[in-house]
Amino acid sequence: KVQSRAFGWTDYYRLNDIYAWLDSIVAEFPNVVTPVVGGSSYEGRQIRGVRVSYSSANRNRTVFVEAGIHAREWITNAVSTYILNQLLRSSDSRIRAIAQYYDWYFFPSVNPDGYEYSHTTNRMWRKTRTPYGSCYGADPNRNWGYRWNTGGASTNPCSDTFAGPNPFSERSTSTLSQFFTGISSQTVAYISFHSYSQLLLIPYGHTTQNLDNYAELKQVGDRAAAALASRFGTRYTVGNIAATIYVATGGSMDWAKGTYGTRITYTYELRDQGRYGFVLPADQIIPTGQETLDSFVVIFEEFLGK
Ligand code: ING
Ligand code: ZN
Repeated sequence: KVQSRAFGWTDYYRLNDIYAWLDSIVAEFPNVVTPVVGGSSYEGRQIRGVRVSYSSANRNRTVFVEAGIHAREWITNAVSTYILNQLLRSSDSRIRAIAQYYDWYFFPSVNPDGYEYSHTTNRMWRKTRTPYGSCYGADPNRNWGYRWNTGGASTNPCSDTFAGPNPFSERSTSTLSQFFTGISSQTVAYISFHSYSQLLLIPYGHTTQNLDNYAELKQVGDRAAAALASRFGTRYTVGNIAATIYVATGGSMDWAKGTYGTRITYTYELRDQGRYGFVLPADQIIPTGQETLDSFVVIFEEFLGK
């Protein structure tokens, strides 16, 4: 096995370092943490994750957390492992309560080919790395099979928002969606991490109408954003995707809600608002992780026992 760097939250890490850290928490918490493979990529990498479960009674309260679907959004991979680590180690009673009430799946890097490419070759890479003629990659957050390619996506393979030739054309989205389908009847929440803009987004991206349980999600989301702001003053806007940023279809969260009716569905757009953008300095990982966890606690407390 390749030697990996000591893992932490003051630097960004390569895929193998993240996966080695997942192995380390499996070894450290063998009764709680189980390794899972959520799928695979075009170039043959695994989409690795972990399941965190403190009790078999929590099976029907499963939370699915996905980060790094866009390669260059490195803060998302880092914040996902920050939160995972705190769920395992924190002694804060509110964090312990949510950790031990739900079953958790964390996938810190669901676009592994793109993530590695953003480290080795092009820091601003967003998409997968599937070849399409002379261009590469489909946008993995325009490729899911709910209202696919019906707005805010491109049919041009050279575009950063290329929807792909068909829904789930990408090995990473098709395999991960199959994994999710397998646990969908137990799953109560789908959380997706993006950056940047400081938004907490609620389905859907195809319409500005507030559908399904938007009102409930908005109310809880506003409380979560208030908790997030209370730590360092970081301001988030909460609302429908199409109304808050732009029309966009084929996203993972919309697919989960539209296909399976997953109740708790949020997409975070983490720090910042453009000063550093995707290249957020590593000294902001810990504060971003802390404030995001504050909001996470509020979201999952709100649904505790409901
Ligand atoms: N933003 C997201 C994007 O894929 C989004 C916004 C979220 C669209 C959920 C659709 C569904 O464009 C970034 N920064 O990638
Ligand atoms: Zn993104």
